[in-house]
Formats: sequence, C-alpha cells, structure tokens
Amino acid sequence: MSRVEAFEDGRVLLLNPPMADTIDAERMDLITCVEPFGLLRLGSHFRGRGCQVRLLDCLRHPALGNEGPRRHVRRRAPCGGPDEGRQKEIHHFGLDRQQLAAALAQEPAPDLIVVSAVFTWHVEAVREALAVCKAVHPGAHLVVGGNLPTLCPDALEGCAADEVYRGDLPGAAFLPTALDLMEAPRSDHLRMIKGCPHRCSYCVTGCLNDGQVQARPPEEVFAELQQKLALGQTRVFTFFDDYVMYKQRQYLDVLLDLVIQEQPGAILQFPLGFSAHMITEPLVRRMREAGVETMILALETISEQRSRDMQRPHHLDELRRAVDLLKDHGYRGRDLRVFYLVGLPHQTLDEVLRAILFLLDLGISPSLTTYALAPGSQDWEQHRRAVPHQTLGDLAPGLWRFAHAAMPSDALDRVYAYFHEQYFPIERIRASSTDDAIIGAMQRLLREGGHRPEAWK
Ligand code: B12
Ligand code: SF4
Repeated sequence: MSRVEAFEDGRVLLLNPPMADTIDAERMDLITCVEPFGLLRLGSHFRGRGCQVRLLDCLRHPALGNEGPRRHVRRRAPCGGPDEGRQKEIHHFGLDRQQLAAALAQEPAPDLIVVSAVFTWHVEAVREALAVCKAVHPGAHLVVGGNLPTLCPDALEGCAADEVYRGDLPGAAFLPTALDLMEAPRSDHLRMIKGCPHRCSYCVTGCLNDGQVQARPPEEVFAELQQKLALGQTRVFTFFDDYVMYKQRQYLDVLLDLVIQEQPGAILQFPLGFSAHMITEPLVRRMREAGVETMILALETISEQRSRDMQRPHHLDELRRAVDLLKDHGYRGRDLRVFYLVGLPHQTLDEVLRAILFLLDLGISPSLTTYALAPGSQDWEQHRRAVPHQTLGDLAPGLWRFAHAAMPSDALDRVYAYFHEQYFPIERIRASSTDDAIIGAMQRLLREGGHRPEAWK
C-alpha cells in the first residue's frame, strides 16, 4: 500500500494547480469553468479517515483579485502544422510562483499535500506548482495524481513530488464531493457511471479506467442529490460521467424517473452530450419531465470514413431525427447544442465549413470543440510522430497542431471566433457582402448545395 493510500489522521492540503494554456482557452471559458471535483471527492475520502482537510484552489483565490486568473506569458509554443512557422503564447493561469508560495506559507503546516492534474498539456504549470509546494512545506508528503500522471507518468519524471500516483484512489471514485471546501461553487458534481464500454480513437477513458466500467445504483445517486439539496449550497448538479448512457434502463432511466416522481427541485445537467442514435422519444420525455434544460448531441464528425476511423457511430440521418425530436419537445436556441470536433488529423477547412453550414441549416448554433491529441489514446499511437513536440504543453488544443495547407491554423482561429456557439440564419451568410475568405468559401458551398449531406457522398 502506498503512503497516500495508507494516510489517515493528519492535516491534508488539497491543491488545484495553475494551468498553462493559450489565451483561446480563456476566451472559450475553458479555464475557470474547470472545477476541482476530483479533488473534492478526495476531500471526502480523507475526512472519512479522520483528517483535517483544506483546499487551496490556484484558479479561484483572493490573491488573484478581480482581474481573473491570467498572469504572465510562460513561453511561446509552436502553433499550426510544421510548415506554418507560427507561434502562440502560452499563458500562466492561476496563482503565480510567488503568490502560490505566499498562499502556501499561510496554510497550517500540512502532513500531506494532494495535487490533482486533469489536462496533460498543463504539465509545466503542474511541475512548477509541485516545486513550490516542496520548497514551502518540505516536511509534507507531496503526491500528485489524476489524469496527467495516469496517462503519462513519464511527463512528471524528476518532478518535486514524493509520490506520482496513477489511477483511482481505492474507494474514492464514487464518494460525494466535499463541496463545502469551495467558496461559491457554480454547481455540484454527481457521478453514477465511471468508464465507458466504447473505444473512440481520440478518447482516453479506456486508459483512465483500465478498460472497466463501474456504476453505482441510481437510488444511491438520488439519495446523495437529496442530501446535497438539504445542505443548500447549490441546486445545479452536473454529470460528467464518461458514458451516462451505460445500461440506460438500469441507471439513467431509473434516476430520471426518481427525479420526476419526487420533484426534488434540482437542475440536472449533462454537458458531455449524447450520441444522436441514442435519443429516443421516451428519453427526451423523461429529460423534459425531470427538468433537464439543455440537451447536447455529440456529432463530432460529418465524414463517414472518419467516423469509422474514430470508431464513432455515423449518424447524420440520426442527428436530423434527434434534432427534430428534441425540437418537438421544446429544446431550441441555446438549449439545444451539437458538438463538432475541429482540428482533427487530415480534416480540411472545407469539411469544417460544410459541417457548420449543415448545423446552421438545422437551426443550431455549433459547439465547436478543439481536438486534443492525448497520450493513452489510440490516436496517440497513430499520430504522435506527425507532431513535433518538446513537452505535452506543445499539444495544447488551441495550438491546432494538425493544421495544414488545406486547414490553416489562422483560419481555424477565425472559424472559432465567428461560429462557436453563434447562430446566423443561413440566408444572412448567403447575402453577406464581404471579402472575408471564410464567408466567401461558405457562400460558394451554399451555391453548390455543399452544406447538404447528400452532396458529401
Ligand atoms: C469534466 C471534463 C471537462 C469539463 C470541465 C468542467 C468542470 N466543471 O470541471 C469541460 C467540459 C470544460 C472540459 C473541457 C475539455 N476537455 Co474535458 N474532461 C472532463 C472529464 C469528463 C472529467 C475531468 C475531471 O474533472 N475529472 C475528475 C477526476 C480528476 O477525478 P476523479 O476521476 O474522481 O479522480 C480519481 C483519480 O483520478 C484519482 N485522483 C485524481 N486526482 C488525484 C490526486 C492524487 C494525489 C491521488 C492520489 C489520486 C487522484 O483518484 C480519484 C478518485 O478515484 C474528463 C474525463 C475524465 N473522466 O477525467 C475529460 C477530459 C479531461 N477532457 C478532455 C478534453 C480533450 C477536453 C477539451 C479539449 C474538449 C474540447 N475539445 O473542448 C476541453 C479542454 C478544456 C481546457 N481547459 O482547455 C480530455 C483530456 C485529454 C488530455 N490530453 O488531457 C479528457 C480526459 C476526456 C477524454 N476522455 O479524452 N472537460
Ligand atoms: S468519447 Fe465518449 S463514447 Fe467514446 S470512448 Fe470516450 S467516453 Fe466513450
């Protein structure tokens, strides 16, 4: 048993480390929206073992003032494909080295410091935070865990931690979050399913869960929801379950039925989205009756070949059917969204623009998600050699490392700025008089009917 697994009866400091990312991540609200739910679960674990637990959240700390978490530029990183020669700044988000040292010095000397690292491209900021922790509290046992070390322990070789921990801390995966450790949380996190039976090529869920799926009785999840509502900290509960549709009848349906029956007054959110072929009338009805306000569909790609390569269901007809069904049940505007992945290996700008037009034509504002090549995924084995990188930080999604002549990185930046979660009636694009090359390309596609799936065969 490792030291962190055996730890009990001491002072524990949970540390949510700073991030190293492009400014685009901040513009897309991908910095402060990431809440330390994994750490808060560990908070319950250590409390259950008689520990006094505190949280130091480097992304939400009074020392950051009102300006938000962005600090200095850490460095410039390669942006776009190898031929572009472009660079983008990698910013430091969260307490900087001095601020972190000062915040740590104010903490009662901890016996254990628990650092959780979620995104692999933040590695440099995580290593720096570990070094500061060791310098300020050399006597504490310093351990780093979470996705980064689980997927890529080598990236933390030689770091200041005493222990680099991979995988789940036994018994902690389904504990409730110790939400009281956070000031003014936007929402809480409930977990019913951990892991996924599928293996999409870009996803690392299989690796994070040793290929297993664990699930928890929906009655237990509902009881946790009720207990948390009684505490009065929030009414909003988010499910970041890897695959919430796992054995749907046994889990999600039962949970939604309990919510419908008991009407506890909670707002449930499922921000990771559903594949269109799983959207059925009974499911949508249950979602509506359970008060789920927003529905998200995961389209991810419009290319049939790419769907096969990514081991995703190909479902353009299913998407149209699901959108109609959701609209029939009153989901529309910002409450009906579709994820579409941008910046994939071998994708072209033409393909991206067709997909955006297809979604606008359905009356939907596209939710563009940036492709991230992750160690531990099948894509990693297939594509990592195509992208020269010194550290995992060179693979931040906003760096568009799979850009090429037919999908230049600056065009992707503009597509994002114009269309991410924006809605324009297709007629407005058709009628726009502009010399913008992207809008011009869209007008050409519209003239040729290139936004219709029939034209993609
Ligand atoms: C939630 C989530 C988001 C949310 C975050 C919002 C929020 N409020 O937190 C949103 C939707 C914003 C998001 C966005 C993105 N995401 Co995301 N996201 C996730 C998800 C589903 C959960 C992350 C999380 O909080 N995990 C909680 C973990 C840390 O806690 P836990 O599981 O309970 O932890 C256990 C163990 O890990 C361990 N443990 C954890 N920490 C520690 C520490 C110590 C010391 C110890 C001992 C143990 C330990 O013990 C715990 C209990 O057993 C993961 C998938 C996943 N399952 O992790 C993807 C994931 C992290 N996301 C991913 C990606 C690619 C993205 C996006 C790029 C998607 C996009 N294209 O837009 C963006 C990028 C965001 C950015 N900052 O730039 C990838 C990251 C791959 C990578 N290279 O790192 C993942 C892994 C998805 C995947 N399956 O591939 N995401
Ligand atoms: S992307 Fe979703 S469906 Fe695919 S393997 Fe990952 S969690 Fe499962």
